[in-house]
Amino acid sequence: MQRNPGKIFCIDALTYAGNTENLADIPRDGRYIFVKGLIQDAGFVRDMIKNHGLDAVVNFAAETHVDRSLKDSVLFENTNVKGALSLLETSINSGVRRFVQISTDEVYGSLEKGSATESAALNPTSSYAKSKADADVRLQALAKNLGYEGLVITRSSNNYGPYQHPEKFIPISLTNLLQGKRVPVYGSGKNIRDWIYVLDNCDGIESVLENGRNGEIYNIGGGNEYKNTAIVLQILSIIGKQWGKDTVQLVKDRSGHDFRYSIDCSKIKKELGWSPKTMELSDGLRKTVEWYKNNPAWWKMTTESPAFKKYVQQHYVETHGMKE
Ligand code: TDX
Repeated sequence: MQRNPGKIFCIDALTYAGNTENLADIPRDGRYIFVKGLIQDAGFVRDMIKNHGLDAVVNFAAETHVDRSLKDSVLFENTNVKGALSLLETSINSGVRRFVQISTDEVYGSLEKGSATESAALNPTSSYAKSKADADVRLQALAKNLGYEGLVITRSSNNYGPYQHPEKFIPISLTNLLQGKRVPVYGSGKNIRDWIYVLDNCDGIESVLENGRNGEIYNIGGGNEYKNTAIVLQILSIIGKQWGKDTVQLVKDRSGHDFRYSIDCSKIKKELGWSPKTMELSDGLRKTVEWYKNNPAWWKMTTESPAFKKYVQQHYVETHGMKE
């Protein structure tokens, strides 16, 4: 088999969330190659692996937005479970040595207190979380059935940082505020998430890819648990605005809104020596605010598109009762 050490092929279906501009600043020196395609397309994936001598696969491909999963659970099942299974099966049959499945802290469900270790029971609630938990279990079974040892799973907490799609909480808050609109806070805003700066998550995934033990699961979290209202207050303070009726709107809660996610990340710290470099949420948020301020052309590609405007109308106005 021909080997191409150091080459990275990005396969993306370019659905509503995909954007080749996200990777536009990667040097075009032949080490990074973008290919449009579906992970479910076994023939295409097999040809990619065999023709280019790929020896590792990292599966980031997924439907990721919880709100969308509440309305289209079949789509989430198809991409997140069947797509992942197809990708793993094809990868194993094509001789891939290592397969990293990107999962989520949401598989452990909502925790009133304490933090989930990798051996905690799975208790997913949303269609999104269920699809990711199902994928974890089905992939582990498939690897076992085929005698494949190279599967590793990462479970990360809420990512934030540059290039995040405007549908997610921090980008919608920021892009709304930068346009003089209000932040839509679901329910009381007391729900808690752990936030990890995206590049720290990438470092963690790279450590697992290179040095994770076969068959293991690794939690990757930022160690920054905050109520949603605290996130909004920090963003407001960074951009020099205050909480008030012109900046924040408490809207109808998300159906089945999980109260709190929390993961224990001692395993990856101890075994692989990883820890987040952006320790303070305020530092990461400052970098994120700066990036969105400096890149309006990037996020406006989405926020000004007819598809996103339709989403805002249906999701925020009709489902959550948001007023302009
Ligand atoms: O407009 C909003 N208002 C609001 O109050 C949105 C979009 C969200 N929220 C709340 C819901 C959550 O409590 O903010 C919190 C974060 O919401 P999201 O950004 O939608 O993330 P979450 O539902 O926590 O899921 C995310 O983290 C785990 C990702 O979307 C998943 O893909 C990841 O696996």
